[in-house]
Amino acid sequence: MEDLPQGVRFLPGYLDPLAQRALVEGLRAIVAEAPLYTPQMPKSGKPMSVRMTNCGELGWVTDRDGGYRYQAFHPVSRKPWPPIPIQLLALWRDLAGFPLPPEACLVNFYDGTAKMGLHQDRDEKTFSAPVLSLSLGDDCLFRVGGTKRSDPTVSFRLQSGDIVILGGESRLAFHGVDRIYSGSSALLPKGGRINLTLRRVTA
Ligand code: MD3
Ligand code: FE
Repeated sequence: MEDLPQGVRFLPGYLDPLAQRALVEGLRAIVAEAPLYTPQMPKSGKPMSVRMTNCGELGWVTDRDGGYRYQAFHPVSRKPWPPIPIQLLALWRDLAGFPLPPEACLVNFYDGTAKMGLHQDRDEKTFSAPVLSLSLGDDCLFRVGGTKRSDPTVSFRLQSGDIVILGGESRLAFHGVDRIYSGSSALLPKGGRINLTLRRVTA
């Protein structure tokens, strides 16, 4: 952890198992209201391996024709996203060091074969707020580098209950998920990994 990029805060085991279970219960209600869908890469329309949904005023979506963007409604049902659970708002208030609440909470679901390629999060209109990420379920191998794709990267394992806060220099760092360790957690009865990212979208 000594060699994490500037601005990355890693809080391993921040949420105890009881708090993790409460969040999973909240997520069941969110997914019932706003089902996971399979996002498409811009232009190619190639499906991503991660399934997604959102809660909050705005949600991050992507499809062939519209590309990466934030919008206020589910791309399939066209209904507004459900609200962000109060526990997540409290985490942001306690940890983000930013005076305004998050507008978006992206919910990523990884099965045992899903990955996320190295990318930057730059679809927001402001980068002054950090991104707060929370992992639930199976462990993953996470990779983070610098602000250039060619910068060296460091890899570490993220476990259920871990929080990562990407602020300052690291807000525009390249990052990705290289693999999921199936069966490493019993939190989700059918296995898999959930990552929640809380974000500010507007300035
Ligand atoms: C580093 N999700 O949704 S979260 C994403 O585990 C995303 O699902 C990954 O990358 C996941 O965009 C990683 C940790 C994370 C989130 C945002 C970052 C790391 C970041 C922004 C800048 C640098
Ligand atoms: Fe990202």
